[in-house]
Amino acid sequence: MKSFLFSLALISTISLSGQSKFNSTSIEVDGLCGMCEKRIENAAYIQGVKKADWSQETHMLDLIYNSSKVEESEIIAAINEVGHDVKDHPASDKQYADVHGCCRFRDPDQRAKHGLGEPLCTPIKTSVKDSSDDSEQEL
Ligand SMILES: [Cu+2]
Repeated sequence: MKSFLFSLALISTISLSGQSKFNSTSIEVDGLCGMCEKRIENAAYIQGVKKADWSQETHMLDLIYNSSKVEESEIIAAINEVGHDVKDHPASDKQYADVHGCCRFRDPDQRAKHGLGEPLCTPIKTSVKDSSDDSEQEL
């Protein structure tokens, strides 16, 4: 009986480890503040994601997800959808446009306020006129 229980426990352990396909990874996501943190984490919690934890200090998003249910590219797409840039995967300007005013992480002034340097991704160029910038330049 003992050996039967033991083999039963062994089998269930093996089958559990066979089923769990949890990947853990960290990806860099651009953002500024606590609001960004909530937005990024909420976006990343799609089906199959077990853990999504973004650090305001390091900008790293720690992820644990079930690779049989969701792919990393889907999580990245969900983060882009709420306007945040992921390393090598910038949000479109249209997606970024919906980001709250105080969370404009591509804005050099906002970055300076939060003690941040260069944006993670070079913003995609749009047809926005440069004339307003030129007129404001001091010579
Ligand atoms: Cu923010």
